[in-house]
Amino acid sequence: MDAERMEPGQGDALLIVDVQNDFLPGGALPVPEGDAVVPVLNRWIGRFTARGLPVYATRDWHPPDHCSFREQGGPWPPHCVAGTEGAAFAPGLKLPPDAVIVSKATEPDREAYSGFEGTDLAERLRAQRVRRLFVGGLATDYCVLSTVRDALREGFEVALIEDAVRAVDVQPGDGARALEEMRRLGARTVRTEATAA
Ligand code: VGL
Ligand code: ZN
Repeated sequence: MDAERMEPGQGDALLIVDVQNDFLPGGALPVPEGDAVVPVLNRWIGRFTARGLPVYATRDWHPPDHCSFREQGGPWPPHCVAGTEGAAFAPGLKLPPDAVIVSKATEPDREAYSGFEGTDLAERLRAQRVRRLFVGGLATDYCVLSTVRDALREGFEVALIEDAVRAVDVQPGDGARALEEMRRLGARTVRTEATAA
């Protein structure tokens, strides 16, 4: 196999998906071990900012009557209502001041798991000459999966940071199947341990 450049460099961006209070233990829609991604992502934030490379962060940013909420007939408890504490980024996440924040699923009647859906994320990445995305966050089987699918469809390369994601696992194995699908679609996977600080 070819030696691949898995070190962040020119043309790379870090894309952090939905690391918000409501997805952490104690939140409205807790992802098991969701808090474990925070220190791992902080290391990657450090690596990217040290190299002057861009950091993007998506956030689920729902109106109070969003269609994905049970009261509206959706599958989820109310979560990530725009402007609430639950929708805030995890307090331990060291986002740089110039991180690009992308809000999604902001319309009452439209679900958007992907950070590309109904946002200008692809345009902003292209404007910054980004070609490859290092991706981590929550949750593997929903917003990470959808975001990675769209990233690949939009022509970006993807390096999924395996130890920087966690799954909801509504059905046991959902997270593992999501990882398989992302690999099958062309995403590479990297682990933080294997890379220098
Ligand atoms: C998500 C369920 C509902 C996610 C968002 O960020 O993965 N999951 N809304
Ligand atoms: Zn949501």
